[in-house]
Amino acid sequence: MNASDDHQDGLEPRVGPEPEGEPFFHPYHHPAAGWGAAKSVTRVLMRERALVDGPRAIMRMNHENDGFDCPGCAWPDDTKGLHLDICENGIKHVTWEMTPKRVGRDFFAAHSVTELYGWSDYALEDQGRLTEPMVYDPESDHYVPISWHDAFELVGRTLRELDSPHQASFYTSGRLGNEATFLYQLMARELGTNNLPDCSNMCHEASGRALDASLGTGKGTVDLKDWETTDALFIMGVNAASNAPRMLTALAEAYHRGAQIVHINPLVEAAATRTIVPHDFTDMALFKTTRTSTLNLQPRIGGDMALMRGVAKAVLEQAKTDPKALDKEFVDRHTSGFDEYRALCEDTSWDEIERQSGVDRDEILKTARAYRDADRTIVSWCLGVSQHEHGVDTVREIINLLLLRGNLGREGAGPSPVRGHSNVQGNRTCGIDHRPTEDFLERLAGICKIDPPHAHGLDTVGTIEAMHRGDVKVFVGMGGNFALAAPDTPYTYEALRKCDLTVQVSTKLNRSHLVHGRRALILPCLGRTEKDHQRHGIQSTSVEDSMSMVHLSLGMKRPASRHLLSEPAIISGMARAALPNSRTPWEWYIEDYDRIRDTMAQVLDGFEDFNRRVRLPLGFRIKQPARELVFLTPSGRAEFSSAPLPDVVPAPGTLALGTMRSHDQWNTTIYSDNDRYRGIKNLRTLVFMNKDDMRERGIAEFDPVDITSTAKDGSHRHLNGFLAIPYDIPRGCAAGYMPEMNVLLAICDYSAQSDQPLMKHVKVTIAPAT
Ligand SMILES: Nc1nc2c(c(=O)[nH]1)N[C@H]1C(S)=C(S)[C@@H](COP(=O)(O)OP(=O)(O)OC[C@H]3O[C@@H](n4cnc5c(=O)[nH]c(N)nc54)[C@H](O)[C@@H]3O)O[C@H]1N2
Ligand SMILES: Nc1nc2c(c(=O)[nH]1)N[C@H]1C(S)=C(S)[C@@H](COP(=O)(O)OP(=O)(O)OC[C@H]3O[C@@H](n4cnc5c(=O)[nH]c(N)nc54)[C@H](O)[C@@H]3O)O[C@H]1N2
Ligand SMILES: [Mo]
Repeated sequence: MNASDDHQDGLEPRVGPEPEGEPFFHPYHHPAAGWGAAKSVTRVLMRERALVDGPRAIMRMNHENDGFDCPGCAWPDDTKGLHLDICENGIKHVTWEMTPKRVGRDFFAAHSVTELYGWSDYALEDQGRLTEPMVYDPESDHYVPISWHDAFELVGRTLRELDSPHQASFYTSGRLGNEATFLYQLMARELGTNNLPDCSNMCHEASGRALDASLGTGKGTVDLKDWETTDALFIMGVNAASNAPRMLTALAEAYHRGAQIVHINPLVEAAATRTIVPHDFTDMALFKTTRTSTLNLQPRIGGDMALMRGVAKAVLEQAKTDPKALDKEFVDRHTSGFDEYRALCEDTSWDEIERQSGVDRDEILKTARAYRDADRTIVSWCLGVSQHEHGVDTVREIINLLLLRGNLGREGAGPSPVRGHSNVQGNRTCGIDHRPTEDFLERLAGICKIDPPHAHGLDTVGTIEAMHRGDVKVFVGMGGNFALAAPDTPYTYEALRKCDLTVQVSTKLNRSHLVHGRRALILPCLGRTEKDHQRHGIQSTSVEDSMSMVHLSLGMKRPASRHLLSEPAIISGMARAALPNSRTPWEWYIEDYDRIRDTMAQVLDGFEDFNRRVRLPLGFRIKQPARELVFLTPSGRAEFSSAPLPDVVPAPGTLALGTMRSHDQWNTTIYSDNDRYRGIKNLRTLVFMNKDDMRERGIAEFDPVDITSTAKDGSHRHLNGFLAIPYDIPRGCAAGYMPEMNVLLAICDYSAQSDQPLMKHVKVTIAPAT
C-alpha cells in the first residue's frame, strides 16, 4: 500500500445521496421509456416542488424557436415540430435547474468550505441555485459575498499580473451557448493564449480528429431526416435509453419501417430491446411496445475496430463474386487509399478479428449481410467508441466501412456521432479549440482586430498537468464540474489547489467550488430556462445540436435571483477587467446579442446571414462539405485509413473496465442511486462483472471487492469495497460508474491519438475485498 507508485483510495466523501434502502439488483425486462419513465418524472417534479412550473416549462421546451433548448443532451429536435419531443431525462434536467431552492450568503455563512467538502456531491447540488458572487476568504474558510465589480477586478488583476497569458487556462463545459462561446474564446485569444480545454477533450475529441482526417470535417454528416429514411442503423457504444432518450423514437420508427437496427455494445442496454414511444399517447395508454433492434452484438471492450474490420473483410470477400456488394464507382471517384485498405483487410485473419473483437465469425457475417443488404446505412456512436487508446483509428474504421458502399453524401446514409452536452458541438464550431486552424485565426484577427496566438494551447489533460507543475496559475471554468469530471481525482484536486486563482461560473454548488486555488470565486449565472434581460430587451442565444442544426433558445422563467448575470455578461466583465486597453466593444456586445452574431457571421464558416437564418422556424443547418462530397482533405478525397488492429485483449488475470453513467445521473450531477434500466437500486459503488470472471475469483453477487488499476507508467490506483454485480457482459470486461471510478484513471492514461483519457478502457484487477 505504501509503495511510492501506489496512489490511494476511493472518492471520499460519497457522490450520490444517502441510499433509501438496501442495494438491489434484478435484471430489467421492461421496455425503455413508457410508464417507468413517466413515474420517475413525477417523482422528480415532486421532489423539486415544481409540479406547477415544471410541466409548464416542459411544454415550452424544444419548440420551434419559441422556448428554450433542452439543456440536456445534444439530440436534435424533431423536425416535424408537431409533437412534444421530450424525454424523461430532459425533464429531470430542466427541473433540476428550475428548483425553487437557493444557496445564498446565509448558507455560506453557516457552512465552512471544509465542512461542505465533507458533503456528498448530491447534497451540494441539492441545495439549489447559486444566487450571488462569492469569494473565498482563507481567514474564515468561508465563501463570502463580493460585488460583481470587485469579482471582475480580482480576475482582471490576476490575469494582468501573470508573467505570460499561457499561465491561465479557460475550460468550457458543453452547455455554453454560441454567443458566449465566441466571446470566451475571443477573450482568451486577445489575452494571448489558446489554452481552451473543454469537455470535448474527454468526450468526442477522437471522433472529431478521425472525421477530419477521413472526410475533412470534424462532424457527422447526417440529420434526423436521414435517420427517418435509412435502411440500416448501427448503434455503437451508446446507452441511448438513458443518455439520448429521444433516439428511442427514431429507433422505434425505423423498426416499424422495417430497417435493420444493429446494436454494438458489450452490455445489452435498454435501447437495444424495445420501447414504449414516450410521446405517443396511445402507445403509452395501451402499453404498446415497439422493438428497437434486429441484431445485438456484444464485443469485448475496445473490440469495435476489429469488428468493423471483420464486417469490411466480409463485404470485400463477397464483392469478389457479387459486384454489387461494393460501390466501386463511389470508391473510384471519391476516395483514396482503397487498395491499401483492401489489402489490409485481406491480411487481417479471421482468427485475429474474432479474438480482438470478441465476436465470432458467424455473427460478423450476419452483421455484414445486414450492412450489404441495406441500400443506405447510418453508423452512430458515442463514448463506447471514442474514449479509447485507439478511438481515432476505430472511428476511421467506421468511415472505411461506410465508404465501401458509398454511404455518404446521399439521403439516409453517413456517420452520425451522438454528441454529449447540449451545445458541445457548437462550442467547437464557435472557436473553443486548443488547436485552432490558421484559417480561423486569420479571420478572427482580421475581423476582431486582435493579434491571436498561433501556438497550440492546452487541452484538459494538458491543463491538469500544467497546473500540477505550477505552469498554469489561473483556472476559469465556464460551467461544468472540472474537479469531479476529470481523470485521476486526487491528482486533479492537487492541481487545482496549486492555482493562484480558480473561477467557476456555475448555476449550482459543486465539488469544483470546494477544491479551489489560493483565491477562488463562484460566479453564478442564468440558466438556459431563464429570461436574459439586457439593454435592448430580452436576449436569446443559439445552440447547435448533434446534427449541425443551429437554432435559438429563449429563456422564459424569472431568474433564480436578481443578482445573476448571463454568461456573455460575465465573460464581458472579466474581459474588460483583464484587458483595459481592449478595442473589442465588450459592453456594446452585451446590450444586444445580435451584435455578437453579426461579428460571428463574418468570422465563422457557414454563419453568413446568421441573425436572419437563426430566426427561421427551425433555425438553419451548417453546411457540411462532406455531405456534398466535397472533402477538405489533403487529397481532396475521402481517405481510407489503414491502421493495424491494436491488441485490446486483457492480459491473463486482468480485466478491461469501462466507466459510464447510470440512468439517474447527468455527468457529475446525480439524481438518485438508481440505474433503472440496469435493474439497480440504492447502489452506485458497484462493478458489473461477467459471472464466470466472478466465479474464477471467488466473488459472489454483492460481495465487496477491491479494484486496482495499473497505469501506463506502472503506477497503481485503488477502489476498495465496491460491490460486485453479475451482469451480461463479455468475459474479461467490467463496468462501473463515473465519477466514482475516476480515481482509477491515471493522468498519464490518455490516448496518443486524441489525448483523450482512457475512460472506457482501464486495466484493472479485481479481487475479494480484504
Ligand atoms: N441522462 C443523461 N444524458 C446524457 C449524459 C448524462 O450523464 N445523463 N451525458 C451526456 C454526455 S456529456 C455524453 S458525452 C453522452 C454520453 O453518452 P454514452 O456514450 O451513452 O455514455 P456512457 O454512460 O459513458 O455509456 C457508454 C456506453 O458505451 C458502452 N461501452 C463501453 N465500452 C464500450 C466498447 O468498448 N465498445 C462499445 N461498442 N460500447 C462500449 C457502455 O456499455 C455504454 O452503453 O450522453 C449525454 N447525455
Ligand atoms: N470516468 C469518466 N469520466 C468522465 C466521463 C466518462 O465517461 N467516464 N465522461 C466525460 C464527459 S463525456 C464529459 S462531457 C465530462 C463532463 O464534465 P463537465 O461538463 O465539466 O461536468 P457536468 O457534470 O456536466 O457539470 C455540471 C455542473 O455544471 C453547472 N451548470 C449546469 N448548468 C449550467 C449552465 O447553464 N451554465 C453554467 N455556467 N454552468 C452550469 C452546474 O454548476 C453543475 O454542477 O465528464 C467526463 N468525465
Ligand atoms: Mo460528454
